Amino acid sequence: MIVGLISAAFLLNSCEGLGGVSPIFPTPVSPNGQDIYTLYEIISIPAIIVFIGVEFALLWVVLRYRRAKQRPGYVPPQIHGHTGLEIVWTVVPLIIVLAISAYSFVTLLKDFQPVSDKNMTIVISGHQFGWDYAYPDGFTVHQQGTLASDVTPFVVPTHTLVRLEFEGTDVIHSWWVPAISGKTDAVPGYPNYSWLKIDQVGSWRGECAELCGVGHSTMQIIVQAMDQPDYDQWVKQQLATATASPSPSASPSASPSTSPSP
Ligand SMILES: [Cu+2]
Repeated sequence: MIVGLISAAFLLNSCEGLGGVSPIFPTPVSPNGQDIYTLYEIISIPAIIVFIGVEFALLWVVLRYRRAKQRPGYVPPQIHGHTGLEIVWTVVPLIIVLAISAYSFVTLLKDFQPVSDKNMTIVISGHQFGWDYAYPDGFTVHQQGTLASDVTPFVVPTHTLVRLEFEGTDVIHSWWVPAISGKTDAVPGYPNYSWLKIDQVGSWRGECAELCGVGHSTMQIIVQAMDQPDYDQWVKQQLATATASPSPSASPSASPSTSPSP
């Protein structure tokens, strides 16, 4: 059964063209995504080995010492209250859990901080329901929530350390692109930080990872990395669109203010 589950996981993962939310991690494309992937492996692989070891030991004891194999009235050796054993099976798991938490803490501190040696900062704002990406050049990409596959991409240049600042305008959302970074909460009134640095051209899929209301499932994310010349061209286009229409927001709430009242 385990083999079936694992092969199903691999199969599902390979179907995901953009490396989206999958049972196992997609190939990381940003160093912090790589750190989280490594953390996941370092914790999971020993945990799987321990799990399989315990299951086999259990099976062995059940088969080897089953009642039918013993003489009538047999009572196994009693170890209840054995001080040495009690200490060992308390201290060893404690050390393992402390090591896991220390290592996780160090990794997460490194990946969720406002990096200072950044090349640019983009403010990502979550709302019910969609994402806004405010660029340093003075324009904002509005991505309304949708269930369709043609999601407005969040475009970044390659080979660039981008500081990401997260905010929420109504409730808590969580920006999550598994190939790039861990889940980062977009909280009203409290900025959170992460970063990305992608060295290859491509697109990667993500989702809002915090149940934020009825439109939660529409809060898809696509991060698209472009080489610098293509990115500069894209920025020019965005700036041209922003100046062509003074109110680039297509939200219906913006229209009543521009139309004269009867
Ligand atoms: Cu959300």
